[in-house]
Amino acid sequence: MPVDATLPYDDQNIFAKILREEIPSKRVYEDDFAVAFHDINPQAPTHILVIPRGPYVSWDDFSARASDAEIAGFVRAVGKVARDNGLVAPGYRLLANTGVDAHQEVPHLHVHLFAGRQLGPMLA
Ligand code: D5M
Repeated sequence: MPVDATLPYDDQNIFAKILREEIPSKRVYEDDFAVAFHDINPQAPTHILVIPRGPYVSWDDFSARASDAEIAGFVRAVGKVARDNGLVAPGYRLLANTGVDAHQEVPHLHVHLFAGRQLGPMLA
């Protein structure tokens, strides 16, 4: 069920629970700003989700409200996850679904990192 990216943050969303380690995930990276874990329903051989530690509903919320330190830390974490997994030379794709039309399902910002196969041209 897609979510409205303008709603207030709900700290009972599934990624908030993953952050608090109330439910399990396959973590591949964490630092002060971000946590990364494998998507439960992978769409590519490598499908990792990177989320900020802070309570941000969406890319819109994050880009509007997060501090410069949080934004820098999060962006660096996404790049590091890709580098640490050897994905730069073969290549990877980033995606952040935002709101209903983009079919965002979890109301905590997450960047999808897809890699491990020829992903083909970008589809709208
Ligand atoms: O993508 C939401 C993504 O979140 C979707 O690819 C499945 C994934 N997901 C949902 N629950 C879990 C758990 N528990 N672990 C790992 N991955 C999960 P969206 O961009 O919101 O449509």
